[in-house]
Amino acid sequence: MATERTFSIIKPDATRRNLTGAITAKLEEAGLRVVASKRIQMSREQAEGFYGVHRERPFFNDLVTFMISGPVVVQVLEGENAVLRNREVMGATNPANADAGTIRKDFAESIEANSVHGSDSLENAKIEIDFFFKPEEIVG
Ligand code: RTP
Ligand code: MG
Repeated sequence: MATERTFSIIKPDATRRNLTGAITAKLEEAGLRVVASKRIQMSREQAEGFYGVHRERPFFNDLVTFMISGPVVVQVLEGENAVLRNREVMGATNPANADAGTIRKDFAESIEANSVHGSDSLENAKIEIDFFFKPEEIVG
């Protein structure tokens, strides 16, 4: 197994409900280490750029509006198989389908307001980390 880095966002529904610590604890319990973290307010342009792959999806505009509706916490997570491990602890996109004990099962409000984002591949993790962090902001 390889040590990987993945990218995570604690979404506005979660920061609004003061769940940053509870979610970070679940990530840490899953064996992931927070090696970079910052709380930011995304601009519309930034959110549209980040979610550019979803531009043609019917939920794109709603998603962007949601993601700029409040602060988010962007994080770089490091650990063995970090990309897959993070996807496992996040749970299914729709919390109604998420397994017990996952972040989305415990905290998400809906398929859109689903508390966390996590990179879906190592390749996208690198792109997403570079989108939000300078190398010197990441301390492993
Ligand atoms: P994420 O990218 O946030 O980690 O989530 P994901 O891979 O599980 O889901 P994805 O298909 O990439 O969708 C990105 C985000 O868009 C919102 N969404 N809304 N209204 C809808 O049907 C719908 N479907 C997806 C969610 O916030 C999802 O996380
Ligand atoms: Mg995704």
